[in-house]
Amino acid sequence: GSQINVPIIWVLGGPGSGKGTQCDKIVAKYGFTHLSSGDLLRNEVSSGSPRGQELSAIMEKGELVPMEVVLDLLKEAILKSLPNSKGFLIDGYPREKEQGVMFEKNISPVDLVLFFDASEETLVKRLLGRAETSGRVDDNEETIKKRLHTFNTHNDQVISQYTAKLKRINAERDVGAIFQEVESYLDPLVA
Ligand code: UP5
Ligand code: MG
Repeated sequence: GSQINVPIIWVLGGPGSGKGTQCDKIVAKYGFTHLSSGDLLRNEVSSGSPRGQELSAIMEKGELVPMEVVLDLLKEAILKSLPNSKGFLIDGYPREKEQGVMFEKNISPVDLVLFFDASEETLVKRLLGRAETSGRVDDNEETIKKRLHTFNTHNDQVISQYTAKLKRINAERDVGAIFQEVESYLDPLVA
């Protein structure tokens, strides 16, 4: 059985749907450990390792890096934080059906899947806004299109696996209204 006795929450949604923004608010209220798959990959890139260079090229194209890379990074980060974690927010993973299967097989079953749902128009608008300050190599019009394409290719397959645990949240609203709904799903987990 799993050695992990705290909640595991996957935080999903298209590029710019507000995964990171909502995770920050969840951390502030619930003290969960926030692990952003994208941040873990970007840290690997900053480290300047040969593997980092390969990852950077893939991310600049808006494509998915090999599953094993992300799964290893996540597993390492989870094990490191496990002794004092109240729960884990896994932000931006899984991005393909198989990635979810492998996570649950190799790390732990998931307790809750939050899916932030917003239109492409909204996503593009937010990402172009963030592009002014983010410094992210994938925040440009061309790569944003490819990120959306990658997301649209896989998302239905991913979330259709998690009917009972899936909470589909209208992410077109303001940050506070979205968070209120998020709280309604998290409060029961920590009660
Ligand atoms: N904003 C947020 N919420 C708002 C709201 N309700 N109203 C108005 N504005 C709102 O938010 C984006 C912007 O919108 C911000 O300016 C924010 O203020 C505003 P943010 O919270 O950053 O959205 P988020 O969903 O986190 O967007 P992000 O760009 O991080 O999502 P991606 O899924 O594109 O990026 P990620 O870092 O997860 O992945 C990057 C790349 O890594 C992928 O493209 C892929 O190449 C690679 N990757 C893999 O290959 N495999 C993985 O498993 C993970 C990543
Ligand atoms: Mg993010």
